[in-house]
Amino acid sequence: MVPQPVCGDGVMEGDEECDGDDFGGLFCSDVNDLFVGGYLYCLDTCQIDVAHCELPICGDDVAEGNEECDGLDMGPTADCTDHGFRCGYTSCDNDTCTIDTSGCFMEVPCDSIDPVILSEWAIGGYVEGGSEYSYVYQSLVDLGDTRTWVIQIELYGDLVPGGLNTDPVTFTEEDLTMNLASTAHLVFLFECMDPDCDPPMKYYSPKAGTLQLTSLEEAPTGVLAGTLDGIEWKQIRVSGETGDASVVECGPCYALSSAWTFDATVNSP
Ligand SMILES: [Ca+2]
Ligand SMILES: [Ca+2]
Repeated sequence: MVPQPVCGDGVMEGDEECDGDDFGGLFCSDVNDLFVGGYLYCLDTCQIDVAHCELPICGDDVAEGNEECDGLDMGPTADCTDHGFRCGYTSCDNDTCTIDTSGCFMEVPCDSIDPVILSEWAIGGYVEGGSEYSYVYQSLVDLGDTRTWVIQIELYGDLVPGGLNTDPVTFTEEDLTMNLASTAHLVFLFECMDPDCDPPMKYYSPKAGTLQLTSLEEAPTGVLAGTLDGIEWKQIRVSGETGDASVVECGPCYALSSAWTFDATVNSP
């Protein structure tokens, strides 16, 4: 004869959820993962009572249970990238103990700028000892603040001495990390510590827009002239050792408000 379960003998058996202190090794959090503490109670009917299990308290500065965060405890998903964004900062909504992503961005909007040329110059010719022609154009510009800014255009390699490559060059997001090493056309915006701008304090590289040359002639009588249009400069960080560039994801971005024309006499290097 099969023995029948006896509720009250302190042994959990058959279809009993518990019996006395015997819960089969279960705790509150095993019954419902929302519980973060407390204890199970066994009713006289050998059924579990969760009245003494504890739910998380939003506001006790401990992120637990289903809380994403609580006060200063930002929990394990504190970064914007944990929520599908590229950059920015999170905060905790302390009413709901959920992460507030309103400070996160997929892309940083660019501030519109309208540079005024204060001075400009260019050098061009064969780099000493080299076989390739190169030009460097620099312009000290006023962006309407107290800082010193420089727009620099570097042209390498594919240029013909005395000639002109008029193909427009289009910049893309990929250029932010690629162009330092791989392209013949570099267009920088430099933020400078002082009027000499050596070295620049911050580097900005184009992620959009075009460079169109209209004149490119040799020193000493030639000119380097052209237009930048639709350029959006994004802050990059350049390694002094390797020259590699990486994007400062939430760093500043500056967009030309209209096409910008440059025109400088070329001097010999
Ligand atoms: Ca029993
Ligand atoms: Ca809490």
